[in-house]
Amino acid sequence: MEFAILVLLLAFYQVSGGSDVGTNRGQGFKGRGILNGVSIPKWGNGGHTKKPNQELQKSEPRFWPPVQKESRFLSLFTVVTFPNGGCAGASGDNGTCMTARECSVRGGSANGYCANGYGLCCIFMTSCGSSTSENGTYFVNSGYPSAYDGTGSCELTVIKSHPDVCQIRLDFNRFTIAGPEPMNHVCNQDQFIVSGGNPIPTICGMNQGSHMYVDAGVGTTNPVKLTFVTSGNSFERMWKVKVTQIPCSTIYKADEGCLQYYTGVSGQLRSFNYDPASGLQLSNQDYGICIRMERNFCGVQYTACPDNVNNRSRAFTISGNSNGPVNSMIGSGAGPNNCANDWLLVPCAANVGRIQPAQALCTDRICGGTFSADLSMTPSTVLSTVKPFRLWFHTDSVEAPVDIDNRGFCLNYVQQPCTNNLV
Ligand SMILES: *[C@@H]1O[C@H](CO)[C@@H](O)[C@H](O)[C@H]1NC(C)=O
Ligand SMILES: *[C@@H]1O[C@H](CO)[C@@H](O)[C@H](O)[C@H]1NC(C)=O
Ligand SMILES: *[C@@H]1O[C@H](CO)[C@@H](O)[C@H](O)[C@H]1NC(C)=O
Ligand SMILES: [Ca+2]
Repeated sequence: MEFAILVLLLAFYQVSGGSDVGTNRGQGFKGRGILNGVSIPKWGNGGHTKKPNQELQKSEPRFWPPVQKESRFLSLFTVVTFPNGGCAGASGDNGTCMTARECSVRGGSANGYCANGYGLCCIFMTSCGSSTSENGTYFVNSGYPSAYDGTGSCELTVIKSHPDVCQIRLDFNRFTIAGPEPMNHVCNQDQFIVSGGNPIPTICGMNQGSHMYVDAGVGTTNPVKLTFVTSGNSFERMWKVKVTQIPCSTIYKADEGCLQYYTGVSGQLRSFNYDPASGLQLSNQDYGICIRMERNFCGVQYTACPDNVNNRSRAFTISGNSNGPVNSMIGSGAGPNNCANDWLLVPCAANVGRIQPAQALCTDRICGGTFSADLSMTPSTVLSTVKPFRLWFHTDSVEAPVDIDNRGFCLNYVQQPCTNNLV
């Protein structure tokens, strides 16, 4: 066994080469286990990263094939290595590929095979009062998959799995807790609180399918804490939050200052607790929503989502009494048609198809009960070409008596190619 490790070290040294081998080796061999000729680097994928023809495999996160490795040091052995890559478990949850022994030592549960049967897909699922440093951990309510109807505080402490982790992405696979109170839409019964990272607004209600990026800071000292506070009336709560640790050096890291980060040429943006039927817009929100600029795209068009529930669409209702028709409001000044308290900031927004005056006009804040960059009762498609593509959503702590029953927003976005005379 010792001999095998030594041989592997030599092979690793040879492939890695260069000055960074010291750090790589330290990380690569931390927790590396050798079992039946299967070697599992705990961090990254050892020497393979340097080979361009294996970059393709690297970007494919599931079912990594084992890599047969032969070198002149290893003429008598064939060492099968596979990285601790992501894998799809038999249950539909995603995990990390490793040996059965490593999975049980690290507190996971094996759920199907990966790496052509050389590894097991190890799923990490945890609940109240625990801490995790496992990438891809699911944080679930107590009693999950049953609902939880109780009060208290349920906390998960997220510790960096590696010093080179910059962000934590939270995916709300399930997220149903009590919504805000109906007067001022403040989350004062149930709350989801993220602390230890950049300031993140408290949310509540229904947020299945939403996500958040939490800045994990530099160094390893400040863990991020995720807390569900449940109080007040009886309510069937359920949550399952996937916690993904994102290394600093990756291209899929979110831009700085983005609580939400969308990729792709088109998609849908929704405020937290958005539901046209009954989901009230949350107060005390203040965050950035970013869209990655895809290659050769120069602007973004936004349109309110279809609303199949209400007679008059509530897909964009940010201020006013949305139980009746409310026009769009724009700008930051005082007065009835301005957005002094609650707004969606769309940088230099203009309606598509508007006849441009000699000097093109645009607005920044949009609110009211109709989505348009002009004062209007008619919804419009809105274009912004300010880069990077970034919206900002802000609400204060007051709704009643002027602002009633607003839902927040749901917008479909489509990036616009640079060829359309966009600058
Ligand atoms: C965590 O898992 C995701 C998805 O499988 C992967 O992209 C990311 O690099 C992993 N993070 C770390 C720190 O290994
Ligand atoms: C597993 O990963 C796939 C691909 O990234 C994703 O679409 C799916 O939602 C994930 N499933 C869970 C339960 O996290
Ligand atoms: C839609 O309008 C009809 C007729 O005015 C009314 O009966 C119905 O309750 C309205 N539905 C909603 C969801 O407001
Ligand atoms: Ca308000």
